[in-house]
Amino acid sequence: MTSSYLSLFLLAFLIANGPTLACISPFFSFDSECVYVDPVTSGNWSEMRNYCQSLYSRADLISFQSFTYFGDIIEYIHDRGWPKQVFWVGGTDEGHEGVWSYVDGSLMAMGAPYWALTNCDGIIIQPDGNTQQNCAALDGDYYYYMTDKECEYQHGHPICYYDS
Ligand SMILES: *[C@@H]1O[C@H](CO)[C@@H](O)[C@H](O)[C@H]1NC(C)=O
Ligand SMILES: [Ca+2]
Repeated sequence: MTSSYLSLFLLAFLIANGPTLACISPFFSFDSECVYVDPVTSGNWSEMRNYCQSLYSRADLISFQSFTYFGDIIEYIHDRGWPKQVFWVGGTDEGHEGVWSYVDGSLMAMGAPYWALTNCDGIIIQPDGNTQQNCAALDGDYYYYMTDKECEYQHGHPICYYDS
């Protein structure tokens, strides 16, 4: 009797935590997505996009569909205690200046609370790089809020994800 309750409990536990088991290495389960933040591998935006796709065909640079999710990722990065770094996000306005979209085609939310505020001769909200800066990143210099960077920048690390 006891042992069959135990196996029922175990089964319920496994079902409830199914997504944890479903992520392909090196991805881990994160807020119902599979995510991999790589602080070692770096390159320009398209190289890191390719890198994510090489880890798993359905993977890509990350997109943020809610501020909660965005905040959780920033918290995860802060908690690692890594030195300040730049992490690529799957967002760009390349070829359609000022219209920012994720690689899945959905429009990116603009303004606070996603994008960084900078203070030089008055408060400026990112993105501010015009046609010079067309790729989105979380930058340690801006507390990992989002900013636009040159897509050619060689030292961005990937945040890869896929829908679990
Ligand atoms: C990114 O790097 C690759 C490999 O070095 C290069 O072929 C490509 O042109 C670069 N892309 C950009 C936008 O700089
Ligand atoms: Ca731009």
